[in-house]
Amino acid sequence: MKAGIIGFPQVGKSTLYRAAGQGLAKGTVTAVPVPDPRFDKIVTQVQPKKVTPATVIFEDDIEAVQPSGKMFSQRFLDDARKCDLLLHVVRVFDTPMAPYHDSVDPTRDLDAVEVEMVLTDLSIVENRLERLQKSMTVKNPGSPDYLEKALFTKIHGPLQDGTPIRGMDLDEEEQKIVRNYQFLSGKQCVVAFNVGEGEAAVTPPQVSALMEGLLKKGTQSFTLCATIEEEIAQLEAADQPEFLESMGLAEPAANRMIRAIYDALGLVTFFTAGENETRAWPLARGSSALKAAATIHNDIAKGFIRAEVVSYADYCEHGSLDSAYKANKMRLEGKEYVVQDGDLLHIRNKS
Ligand SMILES: Nc1nc2c(ncn2[C@@H]2O[C@H](COP(=O)(O)OP(=O)(O)O)[C@@H](O)[C@H]2O)c(=O)[nH]1
Ligand SMILES: [Mg+2]
Repeated sequence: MKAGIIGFPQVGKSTLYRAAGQGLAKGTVTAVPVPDPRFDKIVTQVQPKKVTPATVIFEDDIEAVQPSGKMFSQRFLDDARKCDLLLHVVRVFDTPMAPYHDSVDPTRDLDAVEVEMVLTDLSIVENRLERLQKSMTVKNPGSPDYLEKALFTKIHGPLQDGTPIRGMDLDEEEQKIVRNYQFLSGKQCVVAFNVGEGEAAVTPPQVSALMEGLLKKGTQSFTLCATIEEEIAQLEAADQPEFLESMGLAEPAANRMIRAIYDALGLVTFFTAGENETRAWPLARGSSALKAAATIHNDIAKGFIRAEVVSYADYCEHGSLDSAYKANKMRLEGKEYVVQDGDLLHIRNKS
C-alpha cells in the first residue's frame, strides 16, 4: 500500500518524507515502519531473533503541484494515480523561499489543490458520459456501460458542487468502478499542515478550523513541524523523550501521522509472535483468517487447518502467549473468521 506525498513546491514534502522514514529513508521510496506500542510490548516480552514491523510505503518523487498555469502535469497525474493514498502537505510556516505566494494561507493552498482534483475528475466524468451516449449497450440494465452511466450521472452533480468522490456515499460496486478510473478525489487523503518551529505544540486557530472541516468530510489531518520531526527522527531512541518534552510534544507527530495513514488505507494489524521472528502484518480490515494465512505465505493458506487466535487484550492480561494458552484464552477459528485488529495468530497447517 503506497502513500504518495503531494503539494506545492517548497512546502516541506521531502523534509516530511525524511521525518517519516525515521532516519532510514533512502532515495524517494521507502517502506516506513508503522509505530505500534502493542508490537513493541510483544517484542520486549518474546525477545525474538528477528523483528519485522508492519510498513507503509511512502513515495516522494511525485512532481510538485504547479503554482501557476496547469497545476497538475501529466507526470503528476500518472504518479499520483498509482498511489493508494495521497498525503497532502500544506505550508503553514513562513518562508522567503516559497516561489508562488509570499503569504501563509493554508486555506487557499488546501482549497486550490482540492478543487483541482475535483475538476480533474469532473472532466473525466463528463467526457465519459458524452462517449457513453454512443454506446450500444448503455440501455441494457446490468451492462457495464449501463452501470457506469448510472454512477457517473449520480456523481456528476456533487462533483460540480465541489464534493470529492471520497466524500460520497457509494456502494461496493460503485467503488470498484471509481477505483478502476483512479479518480484523484476518490483516493484516501491525509492532510499534513506543516507549521513553523514556534507552533509545533499549539495549533494555529485557522488550522484548527480547517482540520474540523476536513474531519466532517471524513479526512484526517495533522499539524506537525517537518524540520523538528526530521531532527527527532535522527536522534537515538534514548534521546528522544527529553527532546520531545522540551518541545512540548507527547510523541513524534510523525508517528500519529503514519498511524493515521495506515488507518485511512483501511489496514489493521495482526501479529505472529515467534521466537525466531516476531512480526506485525498489515491486513485489509474485514479480511478472513485464510487471507491472513495467505499474507504470511501461500503454502500456509493452502494447507490451512485452523487459526489459533489470542486477542491482544487477552495477551496483555496474561503477559505472554504461554500464559494466555494455559488460561484457555486461545480460540480455534476456521478460514472464515474475520481477523480483529491486534489478534495474535498461529496458523495450524498441513505444509
Ligand atoms: N521553518 C520551517 N522550514 C521548513 C519546514 N519544513 C520544511 N522547511 C524548509 O522548507 C524548504 C523546502 O523543504 P522541502 O522539504 O525540500 O520542500 P518540498 O519542495 O516540498 O519537498 C527547506 O529549506 C526546508 O528546510 C518547517 O516545518 N519549518
Ligand atoms: Mg521535495
